[in-house]
Amino acid sequence: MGLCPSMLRVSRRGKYVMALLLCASALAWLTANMGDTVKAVTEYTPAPVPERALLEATPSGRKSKAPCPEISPLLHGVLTLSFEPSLTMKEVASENSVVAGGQYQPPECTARQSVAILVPQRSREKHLLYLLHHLHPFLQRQQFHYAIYVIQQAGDAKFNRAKLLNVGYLEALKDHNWDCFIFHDVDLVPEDDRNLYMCDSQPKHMVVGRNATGYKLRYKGYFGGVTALTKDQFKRVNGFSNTYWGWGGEDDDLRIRVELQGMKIVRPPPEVARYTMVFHKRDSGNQVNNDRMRLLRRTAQVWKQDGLNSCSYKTLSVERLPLYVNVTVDIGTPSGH
Ligand code: UD2
Ligand code: MN
Repeated sequence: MGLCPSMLRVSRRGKYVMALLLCASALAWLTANMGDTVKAVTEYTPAPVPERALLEATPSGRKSKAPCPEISPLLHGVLTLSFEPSLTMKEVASENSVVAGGQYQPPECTARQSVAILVPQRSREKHLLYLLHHLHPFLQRQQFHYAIYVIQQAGDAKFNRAKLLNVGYLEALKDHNWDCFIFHDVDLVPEDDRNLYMCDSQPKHMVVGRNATGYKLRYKGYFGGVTALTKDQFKRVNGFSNTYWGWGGEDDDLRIRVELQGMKIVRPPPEVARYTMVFHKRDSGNQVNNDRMRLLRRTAQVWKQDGLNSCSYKTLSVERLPLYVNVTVDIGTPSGH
């Protein structure tokens, strides 16, 4: 009998300890399982890029618009493309009166990403016109906040696509803190608006197939034509190399940089990642770069010193035209680099 009260005390304390232990293990179980859910979501959600636009404060306390739907209701799917020789810039501008200074925001909702499209260009004015004609309505249907930047190489030194794209990235960031950058050849027109011009959790290659190559991926590591990298993915690889003058190699160099960072290239489904390349011959001033294989062998050694952090150039003008921002730039010469 004399033991009874103390046993009671022990068992009360025991119950208390047991309850505490139960709570702790329930908490531990919950945390472990919640971790799995979060992991699963980030692994499978197509675009877990921070949707900064959604977090931004709205001016003058106006109520913010609802986020745009994940799949825009305005998409058409397969498109009919036209390449009318008589098309003029004036016509394209009047078809796109909603675009100002090359920029557009969907009026109906808050865009999920802010995207800068960067187009390197020299002496391809007709191709640029066809691209603008198709791309503006295409991007508007996708409901992104976007701007098109054309980076024109001044002078007649060998063409340097990669360096122009580095310049485009640096210049566009002076206007706005873009989430996503699309590096876009001037002569490639997308054939299906389900090919979304937004960034993914990994660098994205958007040209799986095109007319000239039977709509087949040219080779496994192919990373040319149109690619999408977030601001941070591009910064992480130090951008493109500045040292590829003439045709070829710079796209493979970027792929090597991406792989060195442990990132993995993703592609949209082949049915939608289809392009028409406007027919062209090799431009004068863009001869094959015979040095490209040697350069590609040294990427791993030089990428940290050769890229965005060493991109020297002189901006000659920045014109805010109705349909694009025209950046004309002196990027030097192969020997001067
Ligand atoms: C392929 C790639 C391209 C690039 C290039 C090698 C595809 C679809 N594209 O293009 O991304 O890797 O090989 O450098 O695989 N440009 C001008 N003026 C010039 C020269 C070039 O504007 O005088 C620009 C223009 O945006 C053009 C791009 O550079 O689309 C690529 O040059 P290209 O079209 O002559 O080369 P291509 O089609 O073999
Ligand atoms: Mn081309």
